[in-house]
Amino acid sequence: MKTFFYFLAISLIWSSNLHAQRNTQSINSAWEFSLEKDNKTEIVNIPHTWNAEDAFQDGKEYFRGKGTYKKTIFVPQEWEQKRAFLKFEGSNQITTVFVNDEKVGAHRGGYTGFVFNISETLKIGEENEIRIEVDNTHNTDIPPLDADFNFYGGIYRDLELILTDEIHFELENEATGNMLIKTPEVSAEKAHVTFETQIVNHSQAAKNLQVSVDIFNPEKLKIETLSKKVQLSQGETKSVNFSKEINNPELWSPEAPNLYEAVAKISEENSEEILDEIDSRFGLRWFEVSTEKGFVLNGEPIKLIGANRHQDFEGLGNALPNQLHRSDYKTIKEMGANVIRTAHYPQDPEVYKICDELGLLVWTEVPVINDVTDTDAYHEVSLKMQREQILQFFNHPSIVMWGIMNEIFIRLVFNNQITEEEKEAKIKTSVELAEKLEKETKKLDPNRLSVMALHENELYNESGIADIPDVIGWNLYFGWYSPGLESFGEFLDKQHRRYPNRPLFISEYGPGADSRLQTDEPKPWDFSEAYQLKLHRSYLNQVQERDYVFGMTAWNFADFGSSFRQDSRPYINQKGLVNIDRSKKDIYHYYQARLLKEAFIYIAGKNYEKRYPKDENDSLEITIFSNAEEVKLNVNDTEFTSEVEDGIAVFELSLPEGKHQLIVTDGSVSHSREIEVKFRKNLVSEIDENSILVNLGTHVNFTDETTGEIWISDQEYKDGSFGYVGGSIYQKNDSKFQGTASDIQGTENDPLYQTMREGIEAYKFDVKKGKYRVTLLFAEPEFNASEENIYNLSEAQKKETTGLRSFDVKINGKTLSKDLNLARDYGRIRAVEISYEIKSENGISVEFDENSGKALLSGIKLEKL
Ligand code: GCB
Repeated sequence: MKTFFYFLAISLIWSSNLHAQRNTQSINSAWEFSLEKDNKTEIVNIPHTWNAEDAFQDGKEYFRGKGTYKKTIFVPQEWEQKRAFLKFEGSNQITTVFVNDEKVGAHRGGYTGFVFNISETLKIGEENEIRIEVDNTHNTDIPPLDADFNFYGGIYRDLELILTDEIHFELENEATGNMLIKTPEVSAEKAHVTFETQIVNHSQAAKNLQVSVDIFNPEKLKIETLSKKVQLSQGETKSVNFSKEINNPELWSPEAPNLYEAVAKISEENSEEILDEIDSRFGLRWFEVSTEKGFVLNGEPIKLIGANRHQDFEGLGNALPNQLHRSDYKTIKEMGANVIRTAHYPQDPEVYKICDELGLLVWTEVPVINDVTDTDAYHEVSLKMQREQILQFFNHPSIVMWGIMNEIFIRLVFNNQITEEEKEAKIKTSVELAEKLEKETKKLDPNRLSVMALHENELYNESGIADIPDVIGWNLYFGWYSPGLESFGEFLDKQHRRYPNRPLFISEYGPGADSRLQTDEPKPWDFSEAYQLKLHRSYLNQVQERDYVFGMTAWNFADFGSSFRQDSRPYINQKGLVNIDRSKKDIYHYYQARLLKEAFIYIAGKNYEKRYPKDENDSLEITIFSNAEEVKLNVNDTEFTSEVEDGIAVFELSLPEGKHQLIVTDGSVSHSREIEVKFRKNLVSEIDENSILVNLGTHVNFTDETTGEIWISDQEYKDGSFGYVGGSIYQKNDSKFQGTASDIQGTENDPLYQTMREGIEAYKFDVKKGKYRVTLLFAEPEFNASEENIYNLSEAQKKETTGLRSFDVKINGKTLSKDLNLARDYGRIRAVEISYEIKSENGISVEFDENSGKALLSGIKLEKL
């Protein structure tokens, strides 16, 4: 073990000619890490989470508990006169730091930064052990209590070691050492700017100091040096503030994200030597919002359209390198967005920097979500989170709204165990907390807007909570959780009539979508990309028609991890405009067509390049996204023209079988895609070349991303063709989900197994004589299905046994599987594939004879051997 620690020990280089300057270095690499649940240790690098994998694994909860990080550092003699700090950008969720086994501090809350002073506990000239314990156990005192995303544990953002002179700018505060730059009055002619710093004298003597702030314009030219003489007695901390009028400011906006910079320095009076230096960028802009004018930035009205963004990524959990944070926001900007909401928590400091640079307006919020605890501790932690968020990110011109809560009554509304008194108490404490958060927010920053996101429920109005912040965000899921796309606009109009002065924002909307699922007949809950398009198109139009709605952010920029979800990709919320690995869904390109100013054209359907119309008379839809008024489609040397409506042109074409090159253009830009057409009517006669694969119980085609196979939507049997006989589409209880919303074990192709036909009598293919392989796909969808053997039961027992399902599979009259009981033979909610080889004289008929309960079938594949 000794050699091991020796290996981990790092010696921090401290060159004496850097004597007075602050030294900030990352301390991310090679930590010895262990989890309390097992005694394994491993070497990890920060950013790190221990839940990157288990939050996505079948059938178990992800680990919430304690993880310990250890490292030894050698502290050279030169540190004797220095101050040493550890600066965390974020660690989830209680972080306790020990140096040489002595506790130096603890921080509650997983989404903001914090600094610990480790100077007093370090031993000079020796190796020192730093031990950091991080705990993400559910804690009723710390938000979030409950939410639709994973609370990945670990030091998941960068960690820094900072060494300063004994005289330095204060670091150990809720602002983590940030100099506050305020811009209370900005106009086209003049900006009033203040700079607030705090300085510390930790030396053994009183000091006469000089504190200065250099101001640089967006062209990086120094425009001013403000300076003050300050006397600091031994051990004293003092605020030193400056102010400046900047004439004809170069304003910050999404089109011109101009950034100024301030560099603050401390030196001893009459000395050139800089003792400490900090810097920050800032921007000059003003804004207001009203129901008449909407959002007005620097005097210009601007409709805010963009997305929400969670901070996790495929395979990494929340432990992302800065480059991935940056690339997300670039992708959001390239979509044409001008606003983002960092739902549901403050994000990495890099996020706000890139938003400043790109010109994206930001709503950033604290994770007070879904529910509150009625304790002082919970209220205090929430308020501290808001203070930390505001003070740490104050200088970013991109931030225009501080969020205080999200859907705070949602658990309450859906909890039928709760008594009336408990309900009243919850409402009371939530309203009180909202008032406190509002007050704290305004105290720290009277110039930005406070905002709260609500779900579709009257309680927000009735309780008065909706009147607390400056503006309201509605999270509205009409056409998904509640019916009717048009109900969205009706709801908004009603709210506006009742509260005519309340500026409204649509903080969330969107359906789940899976690029593997394609159809021309989209329906809610089919997870098709076509339905995602239908809903977003409708919402965009309805918001554009209403001036009193000042903006909207789609839910969500990217698919994200949510361990309780079992949609078509289990453990993932699939409402993203891009996938969790950031590959783009069609809808991302649709937003480009709606929002970009430069010419844009795109043929939808990355996984829809193979089409199966019935026959030559059955048309197929080619969907184009463009911001032109008219687009041309060239296919097989024939040109078609279509007008574009709401960014969409649909060409209904009847194309012959085979491959076709589609080229679309608006005259300036073009896009091409090859599609292949195969008529369903020919599938049985051409079985030698093509297998037939059918996705039962649904109208959508499913693409297997591993094999590239397409399982086409189901059809009823007709003479000379193929299809099902009897039965109905399986629908679990009163769920909106097509089929069963369960994680089907043993497969990645969940949607294929989630939908099925129940009570099916037969599946027939009118194929010619030959040898075939018939593959049947099944999954028992009922968790409580019985495993009984049907032949051991009396008739009365058969009826009583819940969910007992037993059937025989016969092919062309021959019983090939007797008493198939999926629950007993394979387990419930598990993918089952059975193949049979069969010689057929005249067609194939797969028959299902029920012994008990209803037969079912999820997929069928016929191959000619
Ligand atoms: C909401 C929540 C968000 C969820 C989303 C959904 O309203 O604010 O956290 O992820 O709905 O997808 O259900």
